[in-house]
Amino acid sequence: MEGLKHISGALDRVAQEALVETLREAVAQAPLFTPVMPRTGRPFSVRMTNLGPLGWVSDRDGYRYQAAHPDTNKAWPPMPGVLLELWQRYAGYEHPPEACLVNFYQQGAKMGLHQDKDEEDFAAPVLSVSLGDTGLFRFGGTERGGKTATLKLSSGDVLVMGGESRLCFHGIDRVIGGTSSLLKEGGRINLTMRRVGRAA
Ligand code: MD3
Ligand code: FE
Repeated sequence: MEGLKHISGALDRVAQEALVETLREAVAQAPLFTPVMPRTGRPFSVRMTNLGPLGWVSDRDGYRYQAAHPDTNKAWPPMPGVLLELWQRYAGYEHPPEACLVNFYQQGAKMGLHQDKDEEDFAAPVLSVSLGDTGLFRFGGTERGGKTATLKLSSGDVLVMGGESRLCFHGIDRVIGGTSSLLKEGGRINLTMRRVGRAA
């Protein structure tokens, strides 16, 4: 698919451990929450929080970006420097990310096929960082119902979705338990850095 870049092992083990520690501190400030689907209120199986000026939330009213945590009403923790460095190195986009969505997958969590369309600026790529157990990532074309392919996302991998791939359908079919020793309790963390507004 045009614009999709997979960088295996972009972060080494030491950098992954440092990032997990940073995330533990961030989650203490901005606790993981369980988003629910608009209208139905059906819970996601993934828990979330955010870093940076804006964060993505989903509740009965819809999907949106907002500056405050939905439960604490406090600003999201700052974007860690290592994430800004990965963006500068791999995103190929002159403006910094405005949001970093943190998805936490425990045993059995998954994410159905969807497009990321809540941003104004589709010229900016989305950059994802995977930590912990391997995720089975599925992606297709820009129309629902087209053919799909899968890719394993392992701890330390970066995935850049730019160009045409920016609007592809994608999801996580499952997380393969026991594939990483990074998180003592197992599971998978995915970070996605995004540009939300159009750059001035
Ligand atoms: C393709 N996250 O947060 S990361 C999401 O592993 C999301 O938690 C998955 O889909 C996860 O929205 C997949 C890879 C990814 C992230 C963002 C994308 C692929 C993307 C945006 C557009 C197209
Ligand atoms: Fe997505």
